[in-house]
Parts: sequence; C-alpha cells; structure tokens
Amino acid sequence: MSELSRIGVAIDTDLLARFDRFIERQGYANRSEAFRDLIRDKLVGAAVEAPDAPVVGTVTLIYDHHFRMLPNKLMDIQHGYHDVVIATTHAHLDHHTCLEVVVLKGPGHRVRKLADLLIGAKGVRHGRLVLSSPSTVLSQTA
Ligand code: NI
Repeated sequence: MSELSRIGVAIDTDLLARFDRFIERQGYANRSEAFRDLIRDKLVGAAVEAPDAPVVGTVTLIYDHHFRMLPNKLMDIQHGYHDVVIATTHAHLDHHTCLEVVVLKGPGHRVRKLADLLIGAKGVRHGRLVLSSPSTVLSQTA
C-alpha cells in the first residue's frame, strides 16, 4: 500500500457545486473517494486503449432468439474466440427476448473484435462492451 498524498485543486465554484450534487446522488461518502474513482476511470480508459493491453470485460446483448438462427450464430462466433471467452450467462426475459452477458479476458484487440462481431450480428437489438484493467486499478492505494 503506497502512502497518501494530499493535493489542493482549484475548481470553478459552480462546477464544484454540480460535482457535489452528483457525488451525493451517487452515494459517495466524500469528495476524495469520488475524485479517486474519476482518476481510476480515466486511467483504466487509457490503459485499455492499447491494442495489446490485457483487458477484462463484458459484452451485454439483447436479442430475439427467434431471429434466423441467431443463437447458433452467436455461439459460433464465441467458439471462434474461445481463448478470450471466460463465461456466458443467458437469461430469458420473455417468450422472445434474450439477455446474454459474455465475460471476456485477453488482449484488447481480440476482445474488441469479438464484441464488434457479437454486437454487429444481424438481429442483436442492443449491445454494449464494458472494459476494465484490473492491473491498473489494483496497483493503486484505496
Ligand atoms: Ni433466451
């Protein structure tokens, strides 16, 4: 655990008031924790940009399983990237609609390519990739 540093930050009064309202809604105990999270988020965003960066992530997909062989197609795509697929969770939301969450780990370029193929598959109504970099956030204090 590294030592803590204290910093002073000059910030526009209105911007700070808006930030305080935001962190209150988010349930932060104090500004320091909120600042730390913002910094970590920016560092993670930068860390996962490099094509070969080791990343973890999830792809969330919403689709109609009656759409032309779509479940099979999505499974075939995932088998082609079995080296980065850790797990897949499937939930049947109603008679037609499926929610699938694919957990991924590997080089950023390969994880992104798989996510693009899944999200871009015809019949997928909504999809989103969320990436993180555990090594980036775990190497910092608190
Ligand atoms: Ni389903």
